[in-house]
Amino acid sequence: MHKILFVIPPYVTFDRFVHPTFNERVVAKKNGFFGSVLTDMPIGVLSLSAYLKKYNPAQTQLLDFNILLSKAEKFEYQSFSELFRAVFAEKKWMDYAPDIIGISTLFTPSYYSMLDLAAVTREIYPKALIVAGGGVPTNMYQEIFSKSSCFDALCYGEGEKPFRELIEAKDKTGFLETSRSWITKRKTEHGESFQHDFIHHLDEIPFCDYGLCNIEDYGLNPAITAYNAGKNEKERAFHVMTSRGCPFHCCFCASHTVHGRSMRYNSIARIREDFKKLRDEYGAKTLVFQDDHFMADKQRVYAIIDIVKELGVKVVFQNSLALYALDRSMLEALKSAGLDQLVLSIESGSSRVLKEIMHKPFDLSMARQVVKDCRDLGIYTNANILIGLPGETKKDIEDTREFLRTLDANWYIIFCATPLLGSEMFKICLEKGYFKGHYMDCDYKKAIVETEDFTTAFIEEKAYALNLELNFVENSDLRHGRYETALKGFENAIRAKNDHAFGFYFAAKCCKMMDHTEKHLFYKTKYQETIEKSSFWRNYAKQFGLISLG
Ligand code: B12
Ligand code: SF4
Repeated sequence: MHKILFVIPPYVTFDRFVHPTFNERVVAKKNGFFGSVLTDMPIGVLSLSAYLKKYNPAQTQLLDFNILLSKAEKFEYQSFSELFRAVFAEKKWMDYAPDIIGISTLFTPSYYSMLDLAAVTREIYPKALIVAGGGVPTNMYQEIFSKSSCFDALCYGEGEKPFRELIEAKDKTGFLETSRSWITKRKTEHGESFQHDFIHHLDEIPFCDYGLCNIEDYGLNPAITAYNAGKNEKERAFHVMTSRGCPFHCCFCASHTVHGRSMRYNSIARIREDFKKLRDEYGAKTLVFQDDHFMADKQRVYAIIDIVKELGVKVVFQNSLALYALDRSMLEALKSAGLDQLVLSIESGSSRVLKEIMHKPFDLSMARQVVKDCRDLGIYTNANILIGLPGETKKDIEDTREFLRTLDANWYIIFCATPLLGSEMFKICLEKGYFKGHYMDCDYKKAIVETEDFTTAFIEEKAYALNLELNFVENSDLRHGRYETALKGFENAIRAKNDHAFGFYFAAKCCKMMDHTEKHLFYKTKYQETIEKSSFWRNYAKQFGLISLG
């Protein structure tokens, strides 16, 4: 029987974990502040494990380094490689002695850790087969094989069928060299091309192997707790995916390189069965949908809403829902299923950028209507915005600013455009020589695209200034006198950044309006102390004309 160990590398680079930048969320450990690490359940691996076990007697285990980093009370390693070595030397893993190691790498910042993991596991388990899959191997196999000789093969796109065939093959090396969905060093050197091997009806994959996850550990996830879910037993959250694929061509997206552009679904009967099992056997109270295009078939969405209502579980859509499909009746249905927050990928406030550069399937009037309806219905909205795309001008960014100032979303998340390998934007940046710095360094906070129209410094500065203006100075809840909601947003910002002067200033303002005298005084003092200490905040306070607090 095969013993498979799935390994998830940290989603952040070592440098960003130990030295988070000024605009990143941090967590306090006993020996200082570190970058905050997301810990969503890795559905790809849970699906692979379930599928492999359906056809073969295999043992599987999961080692997710994001969980280790997030749980650690202190962190004293000099590199992630040192951490990997220490963890693999633990008795638990030595005793397990896997014969196949499957590294799952979805995010570019995990690239170097993936190479280190292969090197460490190759040394510790010299006979094991070491393979990797996910968006990074699918798109970066040439770089990977040029840097590492520790991988036996990399999976091209979705892995259920290729991995099953691999464990069933008697001559594994021979199989890897002939399968079109496995990438080897030899094939790469010969310029061979690769092919997806999709499962068309998702019901063929059994119920995800959630048993691989220690549920309590995943409940600490900052991505979920930001939605007020998963923090405690009462909110116990599970990640689910009911479809794969997305037919759209957003210029910054790389999802199609793994999942393709045609929609594939689980049946409604199967969705009911899985959700019921999660609720009854695993104690799920919240379901976090990870579908790329959940709104692809509206009738199906209404049927899923009915199931969720029938089961009495809360829903979270972390990935945003297609705006064009969020008409009033859809929003009402979602609200009736207990939805109280939505991520809206508005992406830009310039119609030109949305249409000509991003190829988004909606326009600004739809975005405005959705935000308005959400407000009416009491659904809190987080709007995602990207600036700094190739072809975008300073005037477009100003148009975005003007539009967003008049939009009433509750909160805005402003990202620096990041060219992902496999996306159209990546190709444009490469062809036109727009990369300033290495594309591996991109993570939405640091700008690396520089064009005839703007510098990276301009985009980073603009993104932060927009964040301060839209979320604090022009905060829509504050404008509408919804002080309690506004205060929650400001306090969230303070939790993410404990010297957030704008957070203190505007929290103090809210408290004053609500006659919370003690809290008002507390935040006012914190603001004054921060401003005295920090020239960073003093400059921004001056730029936005923050007058002294009464
Ligand atoms: C859910 C999700 C998240 C979750 C976490 C996912 C997780 N823990 O698994 C959260 C919310 C944390 C997240 C965050 C972000 N995400 Co995200 N996310 C997704 C999303 C929508 C779904 C992932 C998923 O569950 N897929 C479903 C499963 C079934 O597929 P899978 O995981 O890819 O696994 C399959 C194959 O890859 C393969 N496979 C995977 N592992 C292995 C291992 C082996 C051994 C083998 C053989 C095969 C194999 O087989 C699996 C089964 O078919 C994807 C898009 C997508 N559809 O994939 C984007 C995606 C992965 N995210 C993306 C991005 C950009 C981000 C953010 C940077 C966004 C942001 N602006 O903040 C952040 C930051 C992440 C970080 N570094 O900290 C990009 C990644 C691009 C990149 N190169 O970095 C993607 C591809 C979306 C896109 N627009 O292009 N994300
Ligand atoms: S960003 Fe979302 S809507 Fe656009 S192509 Fe990617 S998955 Fe589809």
